[in-house]
Amino acid sequence: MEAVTPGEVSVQDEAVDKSTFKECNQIAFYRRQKLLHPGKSLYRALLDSVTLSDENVKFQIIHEENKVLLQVEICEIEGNIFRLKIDEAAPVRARYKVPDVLIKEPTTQRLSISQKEAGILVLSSVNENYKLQVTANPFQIELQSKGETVLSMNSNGLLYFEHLQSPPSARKPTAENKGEAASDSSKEKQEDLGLWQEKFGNFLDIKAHGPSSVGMDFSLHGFDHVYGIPQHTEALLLKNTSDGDAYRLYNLDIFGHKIHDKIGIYGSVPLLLAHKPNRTSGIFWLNSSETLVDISSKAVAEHMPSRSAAETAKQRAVPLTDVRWMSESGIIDVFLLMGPTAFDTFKQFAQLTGTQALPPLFSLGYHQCRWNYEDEQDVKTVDAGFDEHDIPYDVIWLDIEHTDGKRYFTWDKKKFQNPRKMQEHLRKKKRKLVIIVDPHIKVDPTYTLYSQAKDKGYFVKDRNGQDFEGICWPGSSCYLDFTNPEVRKWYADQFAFKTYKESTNILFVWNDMNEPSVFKGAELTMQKDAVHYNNWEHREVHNLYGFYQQMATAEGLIRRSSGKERPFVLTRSFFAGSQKYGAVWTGDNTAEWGYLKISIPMLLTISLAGISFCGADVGGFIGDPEPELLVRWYQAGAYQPFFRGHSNMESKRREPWLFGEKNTQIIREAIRERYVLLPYLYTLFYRAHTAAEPVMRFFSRDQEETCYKSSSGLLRRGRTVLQGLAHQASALLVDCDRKAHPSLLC
Ligand code: NBV
Repeated sequence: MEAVTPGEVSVQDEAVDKSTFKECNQIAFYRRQKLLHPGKSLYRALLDSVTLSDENVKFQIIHEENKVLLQVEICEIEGNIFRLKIDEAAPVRARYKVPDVLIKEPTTQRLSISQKEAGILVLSSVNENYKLQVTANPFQIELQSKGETVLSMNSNGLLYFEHLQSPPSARKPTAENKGEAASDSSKEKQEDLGLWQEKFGNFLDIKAHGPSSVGMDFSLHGFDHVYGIPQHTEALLLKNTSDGDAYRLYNLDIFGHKIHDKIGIYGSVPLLLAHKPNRTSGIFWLNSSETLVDISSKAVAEHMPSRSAAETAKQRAVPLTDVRWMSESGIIDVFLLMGPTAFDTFKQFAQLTGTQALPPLFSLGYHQCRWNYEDEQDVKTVDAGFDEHDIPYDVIWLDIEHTDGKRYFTWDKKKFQNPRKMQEHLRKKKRKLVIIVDPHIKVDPTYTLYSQAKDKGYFVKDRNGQDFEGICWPGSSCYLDFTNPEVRKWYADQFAFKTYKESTNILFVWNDMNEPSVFKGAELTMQKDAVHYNNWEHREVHNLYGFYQQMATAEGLIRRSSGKERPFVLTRSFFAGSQKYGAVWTGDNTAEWGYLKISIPMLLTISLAGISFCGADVGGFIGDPEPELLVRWYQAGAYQPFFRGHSNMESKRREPWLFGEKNTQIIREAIRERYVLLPYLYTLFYRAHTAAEPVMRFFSRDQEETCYKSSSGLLRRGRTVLQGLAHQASALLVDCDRKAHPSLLC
């Protein structure tokens, strides 16, 4: 199949066709988990099985009905972090445990047992500040800090663990499974629950290993503000979910996505932060399969002990937030970040998943992108336009049309006859070039990248063991299996100057479509029953695909400079830990006021989930912004960590000087202000890199004061500007409110 032109694909339709993507209640594991209602858990801890070592405390829990044993492991990690793992005690097959996201095996500290009697086990942290109280029946864990209960687990009885089974056809009838078979004998019911297969439209997902879903509830005591779990087009403060409207973490390419929607787009970080006066805590649910998160905040009555016998106990209402995590597969592996401050939780998350890579200075400047800058002449003209209009900029970008028929790592020989010369032209002005490299590879035996990868067996396989083929920009395409370390190494080598023809050291990389996006695929992504390295199904690793591509790309750029230069790689899809490899952007937004407004909470959410280097397409990718919107977007973008103007192929050209002298002047000022602030911004990135402090954040007055008192001239300048920004931002939001459709307001 020949290369696809934008008009040919349904993803180009202006409005999202809702039926392309699942609603929560069309997700089988969600429906199965929702059959379990809050109440007494059927799990009981077998406290006789407790063992204690330097690393952890282990014991088993049993499900009272199916009698399956689960192994629980609790450990304390240096720096106020606790880890809880739950896996099957004797699985018929190993379950997926997310590799490569933690920067190292965390350093544990020995917990001690301070009580073990009458169905209660109490564990104390090394410094005795924290206690974990395990109740045997029903199984629950409460985490206390100096007597204050901070969070409890399974207190609503929603611990859910589908143990792996052999397929029904392979099972010998036993008394137990005869009953099971009878209870779900009707084909209809089986299909409804999607245990061994699941249909969505014309797509059939065959579950070779059967149902494997896991889930658990957490109650956050005294908290009614929770944040995080990007990426959704939602407000900063997470909302209560109603049935069928959970926050979804499933990386998807949704062109023309709506705002205020809990469906997952592009990237996922399963980190939720809870904040109350004097305490911030985090829950990091390390699972890369499709995940849904239900949230419900309420006020509960708290008994206050009476001081005298005459005085009766009083009650006061305190907030409580219940968070229910549900994943399609894997194990329960959860980190409890105990803060106690917000900055402590950022550090704790970074201790596990790494800090923001320090960006090369140029990448903090302004980037000019468009789908597409057509040819070398176009690049030169746009580049010259910045000089003519006296607007600073550092990087020009080339989208997919620069390649020979969407064969990445190649050049369209007609439009780009001398790419090296073009780069030399940019280099003279100390400017850089970023080119796009998508993960799909055109099926074409004459394309070296394809034939090599095919010969080496480097593509993801379908359920029948053939290379998985999907349609993407080049037409029929195969998808590199970045979960395989050997593939990542080979891919990294493709960026070597001698291999990537006409590339120079001013060329950097943009990874797009890496959810992965598969036109005509189920939900426009890869079938969950596709098979990766080590025989893991795609369902296990889905949310990691983009993470791994960016990792390999960054490695390639580091290696091509023999480890001397910092890479710059922008990715659309991401996971926890992507901060180590570069920058992310929020994907295909629309040129409307509501999208400018939502970009701020979206970027703040990504930032507090550890990824500081983030931005949104300035101007809005889809459509044509009115000049005032474009100007305002530049003014906002100039203060956001990643600052790139970008537009769709069908949008009118919108280089900063095309909207009249007055608007050019305001945009020039905004971009210049960015450059004035570069040293400050670079310092903030240094803090993000070394101390895990998010670059984009809300400043409380106290923090601002401390910063001011202890600041150098540079920081003082930054503070003044930040104050200016606060005024500007509120003016801007008023503008967004005025312009946006009322129903789009946060
Ligand atoms: O490569 C073309 C575009 C790109 O410009 C945009 O930034 C990405 O988000 N890409 C998506 C694929 C096509 C979108 C319709």
